[in-house]
Amino acid sequence: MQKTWWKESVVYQIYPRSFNDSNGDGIGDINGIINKLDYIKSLGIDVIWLCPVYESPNDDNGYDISNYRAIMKEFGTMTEFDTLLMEIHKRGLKLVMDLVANHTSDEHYWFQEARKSKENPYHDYYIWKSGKNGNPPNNWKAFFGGSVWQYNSNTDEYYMHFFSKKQPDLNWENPKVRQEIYDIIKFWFEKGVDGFRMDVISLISKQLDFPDADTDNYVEVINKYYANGPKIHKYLKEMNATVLSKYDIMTVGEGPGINLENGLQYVDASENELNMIFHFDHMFIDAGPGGKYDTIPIDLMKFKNIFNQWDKKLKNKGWGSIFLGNHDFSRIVSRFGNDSIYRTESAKLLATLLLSLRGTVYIYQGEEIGMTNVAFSSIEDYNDIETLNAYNEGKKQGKNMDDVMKNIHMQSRDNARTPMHWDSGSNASFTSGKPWIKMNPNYTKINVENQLNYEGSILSYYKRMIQFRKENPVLVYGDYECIDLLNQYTYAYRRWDESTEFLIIHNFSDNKLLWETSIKTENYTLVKSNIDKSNQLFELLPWQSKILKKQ
Ligand code: ISL
Ligand code: CA
Repeated sequence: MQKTWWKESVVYQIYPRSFNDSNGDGIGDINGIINKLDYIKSLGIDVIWLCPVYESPNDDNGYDISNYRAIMKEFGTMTEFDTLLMEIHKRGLKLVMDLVANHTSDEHYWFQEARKSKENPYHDYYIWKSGKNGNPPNNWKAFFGGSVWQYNSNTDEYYMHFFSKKQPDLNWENPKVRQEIYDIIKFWFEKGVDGFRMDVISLISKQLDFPDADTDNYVEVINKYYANGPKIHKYLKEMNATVLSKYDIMTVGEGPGINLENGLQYVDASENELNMIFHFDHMFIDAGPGGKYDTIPIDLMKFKNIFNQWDKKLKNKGWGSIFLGNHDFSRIVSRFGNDSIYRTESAKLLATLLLSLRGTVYIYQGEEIGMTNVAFSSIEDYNDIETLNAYNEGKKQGKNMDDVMKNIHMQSRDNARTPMHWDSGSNASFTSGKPWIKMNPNYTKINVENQLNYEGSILSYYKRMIQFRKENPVLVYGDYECIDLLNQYTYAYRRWDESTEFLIIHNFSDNKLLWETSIKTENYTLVKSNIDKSNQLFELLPWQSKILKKQ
């Protein structure tokens, strides 16, 4: 296993709109981020991943880009971006940007031109099909609802969009499109950017015969028709050879449909494609038959199994990404922990888990202070396009709207998008104006300021745990083996190399329990726990994590 900086890095994800507003317009911005770089550095972070900051009409909060070489006006200017990058590097941090190359905004110049006529030089930048007897070309459904096809009267054709109709998919079959994207990547690398997270990269190569889907099951549809198209690896190899391989950068590809069968190929070092991927096996663990907004309880055995299988899959030739939350999912302490009576304990347990597994660790803003889900009582207070769609679909299908709201409270992407809590002042000092989306009212209790100088806080624990990982490279590179697969309350594993061995045990339950094992206690000493209370070595308080070291 070759050692490199990005394998050892702890990444901090920023959702700029909700991080820190410097000018009182209620929207987080680049100067706001600059003001918090010392904070990020103080956590022990190595790399910042910044969600899209490019010019965008914000139909999907920046994942609909209208100009890849300009900064969104609300976020600032290119000069401010350059300062941000300089300030990041000055502190020894790195910056990873978000590349959205599966689709553009419909307000991008290319699409504005493309839709004018079939003869337009940009027409072939997008995916066009004629209708079938006045209907869309096939029955594919978009991620945000409705058909993936939208009619364009100028050309009497439909264009394809996997996401909203304001996010037309690019035609990667066209070599000009691919070159445009490589040029954009190069533009940012020449500025000194240290890598890219690649949005829905698994979707860029399409099945050109566009067959009707023969099932309604969204996971099956994604796997069978949308993701991992026939030329995906050809494109990634070309991208790698043309531009990625020329720089000392990191890449992490995101995407639906990446699974245990196809995942390794994206990150197999000898394939020369990407460094890491984000798969969603554990992120859809509580999605019922009706999808994400049809929530079922989390099964810890299944959860462990997913981590085990992926670790095994990637251990020899690839490299994993360890994350539990991002801007598309609810808050980790509300989802995988217990955000009422054991919020502090369970947030620290999740920190221990994240920072002791094999792979590069990604922390989403606010996790380090244990920010929780929010439950707005009115749909009016939600902003996210996916959430609004889930609501409207529920209504159309005649569902019980109280249940729909309950699911939205559990799963809405806005759970992760309410602004960061800096202190207990007005609007958590995220803004001096009116925030673009309502605050989570619990900011008076949960915020950075009141955790900063308190040893027992979640924030302090994150710092110590990041430090601990840095001091123990076995936690990065060492081998991994889960040893309690059939226990439904605990997650225990060994991490070891030639010189060190740790046994790490987490209690994912509200009950005190004794971890049943034949391992002899006298061989181990406790080196770290999220709860400072002395008890027997294998006794676990509710949501307790223990890191034991083998003598
Ligand atoms: O958000 C999801 C589940 O709630 C995912 O299915 C998500 O749509 C998918 O992983 C792709 O996400 C990415 O691309 C989208 C954008 O809306 C997301 O914010 C982004 O992370 C389209 O660009
Ligand atoms: Ca602002």
